[in-house]
Amino acid sequence: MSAKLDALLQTLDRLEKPATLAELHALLQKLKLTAADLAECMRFADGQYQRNSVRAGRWYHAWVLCWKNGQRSPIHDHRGSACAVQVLRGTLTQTAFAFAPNGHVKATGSEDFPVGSLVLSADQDLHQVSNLQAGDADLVTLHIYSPPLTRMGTYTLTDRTRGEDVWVEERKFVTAFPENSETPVENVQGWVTPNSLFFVRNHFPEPSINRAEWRLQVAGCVERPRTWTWEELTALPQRSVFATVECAGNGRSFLKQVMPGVQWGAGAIGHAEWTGVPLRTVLDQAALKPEAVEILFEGADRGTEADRPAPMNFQRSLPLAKALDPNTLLVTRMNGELLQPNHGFPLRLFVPGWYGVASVKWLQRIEAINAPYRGYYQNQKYTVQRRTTQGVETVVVGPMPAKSEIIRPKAGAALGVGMNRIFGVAWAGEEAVVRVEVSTDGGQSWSQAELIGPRAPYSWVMWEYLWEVAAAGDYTLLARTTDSAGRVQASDHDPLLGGYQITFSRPLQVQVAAGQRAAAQHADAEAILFDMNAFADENSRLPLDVELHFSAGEGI
Ligand SMILES: Nc1nc2c(c(=O)[nH]1)N[C@H]1C(S)=C(S)[C@@H](COP(=O)(O)O)O[C@H]1N2
Ligand SMILES: [Mo]
Repeated sequence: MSAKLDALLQTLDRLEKPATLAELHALLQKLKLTAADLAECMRFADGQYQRNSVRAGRWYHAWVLCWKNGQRSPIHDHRGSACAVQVLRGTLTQTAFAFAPNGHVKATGSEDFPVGSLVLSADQDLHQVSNLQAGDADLVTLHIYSPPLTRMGTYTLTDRTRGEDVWVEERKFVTAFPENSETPVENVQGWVTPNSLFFVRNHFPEPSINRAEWRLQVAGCVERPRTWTWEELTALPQRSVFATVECAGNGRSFLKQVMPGVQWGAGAIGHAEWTGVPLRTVLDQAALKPEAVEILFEGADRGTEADRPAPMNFQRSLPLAKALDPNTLLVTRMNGELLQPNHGFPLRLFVPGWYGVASVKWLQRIEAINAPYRGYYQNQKYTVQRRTTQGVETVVVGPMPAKSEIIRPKAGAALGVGMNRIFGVAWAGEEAVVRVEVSTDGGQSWSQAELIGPRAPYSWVMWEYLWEVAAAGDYTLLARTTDSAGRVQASDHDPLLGGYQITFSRPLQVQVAAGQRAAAQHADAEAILFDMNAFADENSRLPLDVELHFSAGEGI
């Protein structure tokens, strides 16, 4: 990260309340950031202008917006967020609007802002931003919103009512360089996690790969080593698998004892449809020699770690049995769309049921090897210890154990006496979720939740529990799941697991107040459940190039 960008984010991270427009103005004026300072964040899209998140802090959002020629924002306001914009490349055209006497919006003026300009807007300002430059010139702008922008009001020229509010949802950045960001899991409403909201776990800077030049090399203990182009690979029969994937460090920030590594909240998890060629097809064509015992995968990303100063590529291996499983895929599409660069474009391995670390992104080399692989991300990191009769042994993380997560109500929520709905998700790696239980008394007693919505072998399942609360007070909610192998989610984190495999049931405190709000009747609860089911069911069959609805829902 450039020193200027670092200075900007550090100042913003120190905010203890929303910044004023004057403060944002002074900060940007002092730092004079240029396009080069934000080069890593610039990504353009066809169709709509592309919003690239730089960082989401407690009191601000920083975005880089990339506008191809002719791309325009809707006419909008910022619903409570002040916004300072700096033009990093090209000329921005801002059109200001006001309400006409009949309630329509009318343009009141238009102004061009050349590169370097600062443009300020208060939360109620109605405006539109456009790239209307000559030729095909691009526009790149840096936007600081404070407090964070979560909603934009939009308006049209032909309608006097306000348009749909646009929810601005994004991944939550834990670190920006390299990107480590979370799925906004507290807002899950559908079965599938939209690609733009799907968590990203990168150890090194994201490699930029030209698909035409990219090759996959297949080598090692094989009769027929060869290289594949993307076109050759995608001409092979494809297969799709729905699967949940979680980072082995997900939830690390909830551990009582601080463990090194990315301090994930609950959101290093997502569920998608993964499409590609079974790895087995490519290995069969290569013809494994009998001495092959593992398959080693290498990503194109490269870098160093504090305790490993020599540059290395990201590498992991799989035992032969899992590599040859027909559901282990060389993936080119996620939820029907070509992989995005941050999820491993143009090709990644996908190992269903296993922690994310196994699914090597930006795959460039596959090697059949005749002895177990030892390497940094295989044996130094991503290992846990387990007890044996002799003591403890170190094992590489593999399949995800059973785990559940309460999605709603949110921690600290104020609920009313009467019927409340507890909603969550549960998953169990290669096993199936057979049961989810909920406790509303801190683990003394448990009741069975209902599993709802679609089911698929490696997928999380949604569940809900209708909780009739008789008395006001503070309550501690817990959920635990049992898998088809009979394993029950643990109530505490086993210290032998260190900073990985954080599956213990995390208590969630809520307050129930008398007369807080008219308690929903059982019939309402059922109606909402019915909608929920229909919604989830429909989602699972939608053509997968659509972004599924993913909005902030409330428990009833
Ligand atoms: N090449 C490469 N592959 C990688 C990683 C990486 O840093 N480089 N991170 C791994 C880890 S730890 C996880 S959890 C998943 C995350 O996948 P996602 O970023 O697509 O969500 O990718 C895995 N594959
Ligand atoms: Mo991970």
